[in-house]
Amino acid sequence: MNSSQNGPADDRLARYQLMRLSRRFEETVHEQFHEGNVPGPLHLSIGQEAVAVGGIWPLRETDVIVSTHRGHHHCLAKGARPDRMMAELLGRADGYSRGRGGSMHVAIPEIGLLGTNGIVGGGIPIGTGAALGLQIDGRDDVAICFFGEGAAANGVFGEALNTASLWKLPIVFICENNRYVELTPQSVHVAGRIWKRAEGYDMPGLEVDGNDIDAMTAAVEGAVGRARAGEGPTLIEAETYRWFGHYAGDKAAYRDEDEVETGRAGDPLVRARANLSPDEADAADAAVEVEIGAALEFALASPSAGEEVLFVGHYAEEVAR
Ligand SMILES: Cc1ncc(C[n+]2csc(CCOP(=O)(O)OP(=O)(O)O)c2C)c(N)n1
Repeated sequence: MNSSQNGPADDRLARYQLMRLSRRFEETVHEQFHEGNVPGPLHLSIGQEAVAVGGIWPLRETDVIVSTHRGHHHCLAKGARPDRMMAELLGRADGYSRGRGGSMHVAIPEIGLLGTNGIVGGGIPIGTGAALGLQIDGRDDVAICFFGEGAAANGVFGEALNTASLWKLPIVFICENNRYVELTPQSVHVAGRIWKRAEGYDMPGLEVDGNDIDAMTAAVEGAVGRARAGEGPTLIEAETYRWFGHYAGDKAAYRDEDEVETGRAGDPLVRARANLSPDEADAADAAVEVEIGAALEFALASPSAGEEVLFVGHYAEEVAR
């Protein structure tokens, strides 16, 4: 569900609706988690919706993205079906990975989603390799690599920036800075500003208000344009705020109430809604409720993943010699 599928790139209503879909999807899964219906861990991206929607809006279906352990918003923005996402998180057979993997194991190559990932920083080399593949194939598609500010401390981050810059790979690195690295505030984990590291690798580095959907969309549009034109990578640091603890059930006692209140006051949905007429925003909200209701119904009606699917897709078919 991105610009090429839905209309003009400046369509504020459609972007708002997509952010709202992500918000309501996660709120619903969070409730299901507390009802005991989510068999695996759950990392919510609530508060970060504008990074995903603005970051993916400029893409077309054949462009690719790599996501993280906190990636429901990326998946939905790239066009994943909410019902099959919900089924996956609830461990049901109709989920994208047949209910075996949960949110950190969603890959939908046919829409260019090369995977969420439980390994922090694991998507960085995958995205860089995908961009190299696009370049070798002579396609004018691009790769977007989402990662957290904690992931940027991995050595592979520097390796990827170096390679991408040297070879002018068609990739945009989007650091989703939600101010926490697992349970640790970024102030004691991250040295300096991540976007400034771009200079050392001879590529543009941008700092963007990640709660401003228009600013995000515009920044990524520019970076995608460069990448498509063969001008190489861009590093974007999107400043946002993670509303909840690291995982569902984390009471986040390490954060004080004032900070949470201030962080939530920058709600990207409220800001996006302010640019719409109340009637059109209400209609978008109502459409999302219908879609989420149907997604939950679909997931709950789907059978639990059974033993029979355990090894499906693990081994290649035998090749006749
Ligand atoms: C290689 C690896 N090391 C450690 C972990 C445990 N872990 C899970 S999330 C996380 C922090 C990630 O921080 P960040 O990249 O900022 O993403 P955020 O959770 O804030 O969205 C860590 C250390 C892991 N999953 N993988």
